[in-house]
Parts: sequence; C-alpha cells; structure tokens
Amino acid sequence: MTQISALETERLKYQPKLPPVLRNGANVAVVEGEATTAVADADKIAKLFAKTFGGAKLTFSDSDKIATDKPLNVGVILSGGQAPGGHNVIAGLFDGIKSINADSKLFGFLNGPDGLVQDRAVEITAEFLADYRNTGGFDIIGSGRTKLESQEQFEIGKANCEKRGITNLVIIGGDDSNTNACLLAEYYAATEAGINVVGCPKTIDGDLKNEQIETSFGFDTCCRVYSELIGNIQRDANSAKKYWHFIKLMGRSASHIGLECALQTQPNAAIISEEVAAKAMTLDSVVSYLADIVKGRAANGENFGVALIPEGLIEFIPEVKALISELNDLLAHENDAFQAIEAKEDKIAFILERLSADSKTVFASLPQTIQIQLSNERDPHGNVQVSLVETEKLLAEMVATKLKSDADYTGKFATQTHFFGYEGRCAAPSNYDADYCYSLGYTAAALLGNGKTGYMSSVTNTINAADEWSCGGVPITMMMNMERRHGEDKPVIQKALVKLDDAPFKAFAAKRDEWAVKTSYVYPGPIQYFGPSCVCDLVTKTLELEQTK
Ligand code: FBP
Repeated sequence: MTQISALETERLKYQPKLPPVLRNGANVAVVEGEATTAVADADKIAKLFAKTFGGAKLTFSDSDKIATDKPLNVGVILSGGQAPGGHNVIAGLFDGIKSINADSKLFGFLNGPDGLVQDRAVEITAEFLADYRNTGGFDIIGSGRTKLESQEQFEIGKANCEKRGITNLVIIGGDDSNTNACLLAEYYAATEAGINVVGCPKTIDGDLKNEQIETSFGFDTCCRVYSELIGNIQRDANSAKKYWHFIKLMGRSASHIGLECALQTQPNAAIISEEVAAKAMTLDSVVSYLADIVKGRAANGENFGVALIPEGLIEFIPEVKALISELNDLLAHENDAFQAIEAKEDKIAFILERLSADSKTVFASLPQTIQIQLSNERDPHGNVQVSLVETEKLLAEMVATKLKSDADYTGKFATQTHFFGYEGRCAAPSNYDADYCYSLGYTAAALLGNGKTGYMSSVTNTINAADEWSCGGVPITMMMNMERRHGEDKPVIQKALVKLDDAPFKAFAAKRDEWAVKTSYVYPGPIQYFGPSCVCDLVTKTLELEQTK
C-alpha cells in the first residue's frame, strides 16, 4: 500500500473487541451443547452429510485449554460480493491461530474459490496484514463467485492445500458459499483428506441469519452508509421541494437493507419485496401504491418525496417471477442462439415467440431497456443479476404514466433515480462490523484449533457490549433444507427473508402511513469511528428489534 488517508491511519490503531472467553487467546476448549438437526428435510440432509450432520452446538471454555497447541496451517477464501469487515475476519483468524501457536501460518487463496482450484495463494504475514486492519474491501486477497461444488474441484483443492501443508480452510461467504463450504467439509471428512473446513457468515444482504447466526457481517456498515446518503437526499428533497427520488437499494433477494434503511431514515415510501409476494401484488398495484402516496403528498402541496425500492423486487412480483422463471429456462436451453442475435429488437422477438401467453403479456408491457436487462446473462448460480435491472427507473416511469392518466391529480412529478449498492460494500467497517468480524475470525481459529469441521463461526448477544458477547460454532447442516435448484433437489442453507410477523417489519408497518403523508425524515449522518459510544457503538434497528422481542 502506498498512500493511506488520515482516517485509515488512525483507524489502523483501533483494537477490535472480542468476547471475554477469547481475550486470552484462541486456545480454548469446546463445550458441547445439544445435538442438532436440520431446519427441514432432516432425513435427506442426514444422508447427504453422513459425516457432518447432527453435530453438537459448541461454545468455549477458557478454563480448559485445548489438548494440542500444534501450529495450524490455514487457507482462507473470500467468496462472493464484498462486505465491510472481511479484512477483520482475516485479522481475527490470523491473530487467533498465532495465539494458539506462533508458528501457525495463514495463506490467502486469491480471487475467491478460483484461487484454491487454480493454485494461487499468498502467505499472509503480520507485516502484510498490518495495512489492512479495520479497513473496508476484500482487496487483501480479492474475492470471486466461482462455485466450489464438484468432486474434481475438491480433489484439486486438496492437492493445492497439501502443497502448502494446509490442513484447515476458512470460507468467508454468504448462504451459497457456506453451503459449498459444508459440501467441501463433508467430502474431505468422508475421504479422510485431513482438511477441516469452517465458514464465516458474510453478506451485506443480511439474509444469512437464524437462531444461531444473529446477522451476517457487512449489513450494519452498508445500511449506515446508505442511510447517510438517503438522509442527505431527503434533506435535499425537503430543501428544493421539487423532486421525487426513487432509490434502489442492494439486496439480491431479501429486503432487509431496504427495511433497515427505512427504519433509520423514515422515508415517504419503502417497498418490501416479501410483502409484495405475500399480498400477490401485481406490478400495476405496486405502481398504484406509490402513485397514491405521490398524490396524497401533492394534495398537501408537497411535490417531493423519497421512495426506497429493494433491488430484488421484480423477482417477488408473482407475474414477473413467473416470467423470470420462464426466461431462466429459455436461456438455459437456448442461450447460444440467443447470444448470437445482435439487434435488441430481434432478441426481444426471439423471447416473445417462446413465452407462454401470460408471460408474453408481462414481458411486452415492460420498457425495452428492462426487457434486455431481464434477459442478460445469469450469475454463476443461475440468478438474474438484479443489480443490473433498473427497477427504480421502471417504477419512476410507470408512476409518471399513471399520474398523467389520473384526472384528479394536479401536482408536479419530477423524478431523480439512484442506485445505492457499491457505495457501501467496501466502506470502512463500523465499530460493530470491525468487532463482530474480528470476533468471527478469532472464533473460527478456536474451532479449527479444536479440530472442528463443517461448522460456522457464531458470535451472539451482540446488541450488548462485547463484554457480554458469546461465541462458538454451529453445524452448517443445521441451517439446511432441500430446495429445487435448476430442476434438481439440492441441500442449501435456508435464506432468511424479511418476516412480516417479526418486530422490524411490524415497527415499519406501524409508522409508514404517517411517514408517507408527513415529512418525518431522519438524517443519520455518516458513520462515526471516533467519539462518544452513543454515536460510535450502534447496532442496527433490525437487530435491536429482533433481539429485544
Ligand atoms: P453476496 O451475497 O455474495 O455477498 O452479494 C451481495 C450483493 O452485493 C447483492 O446485494 C448484489 O445483488 C450482488 O452482490 C451484486 O453482485 P455483483 O457486484 O457481483 O454483480
């Protein structure tokens, strides 16, 4: 690293907090709790994961030390989208394995799971790591979205680990990456490869959480960055009083980010995809809902406002979901023919000829830009790349059209559209994420020190001060169920969508009608890294509401 900012210079000195049990090192013994099962389809998951299924939940005891304190050789992989705090997971892991034995070594596989398969890795030393502590980004070793799922990849990975004497892997990723971590753990256990695998819960989307995993790292920081920006825009809207701002917020599938930002900023409208699906709303009814809010505010002379749109919305509107599913099948089978077509109009005609009558009607009703965006290449997991679909523009246009045809509406409707995603994914981690991530990495070291495999690092009770945090391991199989993926039943970690009967959504639903009409904006301002605890050591409203239910 050549030049670093004044903030980074000061931030490098920050010592992240740890749960009390790890404060004297990661050489702590495990305490076995109750045996576990799976969230659903336990028989099938048990058969597929004969070696790793049903393990006990683990906590640690610092009054007992682990029997062996031999050096640990560990490989670490960052998988999927960037999330604030990834560098601190690596820092916690590094410090943790060194606390067990100073001769332990940490290797970083480069650019995601690809690095393991293509044999690209660097040794992470104390000097190398020093510049990355408490910084955002995944640039220390890079990330990637390659899926680790075939036996061939597992065998190549094993050979590449053996070359470096690596006997432990830590995979830092979301639900899909941790599902693959578990497959890898099972395979290495079944083939007695001598490699243990532990996962860490990462994703800004906040949808890798359950009874044991309170939140995924990065969610806190990202929501604070987006909420700062939303607050700034709200203040601009309330100053100029001439624009409606349609803001799309990242979150591939679940609307946790949109919900948390709404709770932090109190905008005039926030669409929650899970509610749209539950109420089987059509695209037209979503547009009408927004148009009614615009109209209501115009009646009070307020021709401005802010509406939050979750990135994954289109996949939750039943008619669009059905269309996307047809498009997925179509593109899976006829992708080469489709990609060979050059003109946009011809591409659209190609698709229209092949869709069912209902989907044809929906597809034909969309603007051409959206039609093309929906037909673009899928990600490696076969998903539509929703971050590339301009839903915020689609809705702004459709609301404008609806208002034009409404004889009772006499207001002015001028729009600005925004998409916040990349602005937050590599932000310097908030204190919450800096501490949480460091603790997750340190916990992973303690699990590996105890010879555990197929576990996810878990740090809990984080709405309270770190002095009260608990930590341990949870069998990944415990979070799994069977789901239909690409025409096959597969074991996967169950994604946590927004639950309409949970406290965060209820808190939002109780206030949203008031926020729609009145201007009740809250301006959270930027993340604070220095200063009083009341501004530096915050937790998300989602976590607070969920944990104090
Ligand atoms: P992960 O779950 O892999 O962390 O991804 C999160 C995310 O930021 C989503 O919110 C977004 O849809 C996606 O990544 C965008 O990914 P990319 O930049 O690779 O297109």
